[in-house]
Amino acid sequence: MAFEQKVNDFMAKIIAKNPGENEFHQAVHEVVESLIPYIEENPHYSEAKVLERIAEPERVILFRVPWLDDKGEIQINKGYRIEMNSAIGPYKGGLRFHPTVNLGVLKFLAFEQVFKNSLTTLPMGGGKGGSDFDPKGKSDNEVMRFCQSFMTELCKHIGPNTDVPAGDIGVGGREIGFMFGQYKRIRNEFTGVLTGKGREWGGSLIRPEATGYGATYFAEYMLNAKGDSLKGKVVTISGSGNVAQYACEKVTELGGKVVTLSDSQGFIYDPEGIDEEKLAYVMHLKNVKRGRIKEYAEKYGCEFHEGQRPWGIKCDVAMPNATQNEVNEEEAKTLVANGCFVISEGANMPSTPEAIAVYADAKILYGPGKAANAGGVAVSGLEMSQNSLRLSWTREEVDNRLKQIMKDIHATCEKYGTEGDFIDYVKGANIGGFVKVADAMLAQGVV
Ligand code: NDP
Ligand code: 2IT
Repeated sequence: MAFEQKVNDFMAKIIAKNPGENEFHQAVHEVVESLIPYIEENPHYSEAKVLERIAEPERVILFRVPWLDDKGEIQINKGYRIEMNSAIGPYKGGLRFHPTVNLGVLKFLAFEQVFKNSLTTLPMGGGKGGSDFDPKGKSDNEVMRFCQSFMTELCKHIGPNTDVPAGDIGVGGREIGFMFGQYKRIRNEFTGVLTGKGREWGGSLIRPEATGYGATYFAEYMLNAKGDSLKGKVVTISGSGNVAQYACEKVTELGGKVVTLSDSQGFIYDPEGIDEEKLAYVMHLKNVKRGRIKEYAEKYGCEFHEGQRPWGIKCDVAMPNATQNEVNEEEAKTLVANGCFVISEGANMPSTPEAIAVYADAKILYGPGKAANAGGVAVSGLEMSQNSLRLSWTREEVDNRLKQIMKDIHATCEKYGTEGDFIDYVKGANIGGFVKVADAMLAQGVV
């Protein structure tokens, strides 16, 4: 049977079993395209139906989250936790609070997480969860009541050796604090059940920075492999949340110039570069004031492009750091035509399949999310280690470990993805992430 036919047959079953879950289909498709040829060469995986098992969550938890808003009115949201795979460690992955959250979105994120966590070299299984709750425009008290109600149910299913959630879109330090407080209150246990905690109560230094720093280190290592570096490069970044902010900080530190940031309303273009002082303004605007990126353009007198994404701006390096499917085929073509030759994905699955095909045709350096953004969960893993040891490491120690992990992920991609003088990072990350999980599943029997 031809390769294409095998992929299509596999996907037809996935689509029939998981109807309407488009993002999940997309994520599985990308992985099976890399894995089917590999599995053919290693038939013990196909005989044991490892791929079929990996695409089915071990457990899906769905629950009601009722809470009272500031007017005393009852609101109802959906809560989810997808426990995808525990072959190599407790389920691990973020929680997303965003109105677009649904089962298909969380299953795609949980599926990606399994491979990503395996790539980090740390013992973490894969999971993801969240809610269709929209924190935008809510008071701190409303966010707290929501988080408490969410954790009242979630706490029955998680634990430091079972499932360890963290942040993602709409879930940062504030939300982790409210959820940790509620878990501790109900279970009467002070334990590392969540990562991304505050420094004074079990958090790790560098965890807030880790995803953005890690995606920047990954870009640097891809460039280093070509005898180049980020120094002097013009970089476009989308998003202005946790990942975008710390990517901006690290790119600037390594000598690159970041010229864009965005949010769901549009992007700012600052050709002078977003330096340390301007980034401090963005951090205050986004993390404290919870305002819109448009205000940056008003403050610094630069362009704001309403309702648009930054991929039309000429750059050497692009870092999509906002959300899934935020770079389409047309935008990928524009990036390449304008000379962009490095893509490092801080976000999960930000490029559409058509955009990825454009990068592949152009043979540019393309670091897919499951490799490039693994620094966040890697430092979450380090936070778990520190919690178990009841110790905390210095900033330098954690940052050095993060750099080493990103370097190791690059080496894994190189090992499994090298084709002549080209590294196919998609293939390398998919196979590299798969092998460890698959071998563990084989060793553990029919589970
Ligand atoms: P934040 O909530 O801190 O920031 C998200 C940013 O993306 C905001 O600027 C937001 O704009 C923008 N955004 C979100 N959804 C959309 C949308 N549908 N359309 C346009 N813009 C959007 O989240 P993070 O920075 O933590 O996450 C960003 C990405 O990185 C996500 O894909 C996440 O899964 C991924 N990631 C995060 C990790 C982490 O440790 N936090 C680890 C690995 C990956 P607005 O405010 O207008 O909504
Ligand atoms: O997508 C991701 O890797 C995250 N949101 C971070 C997960 C984690 O457990 O730190």
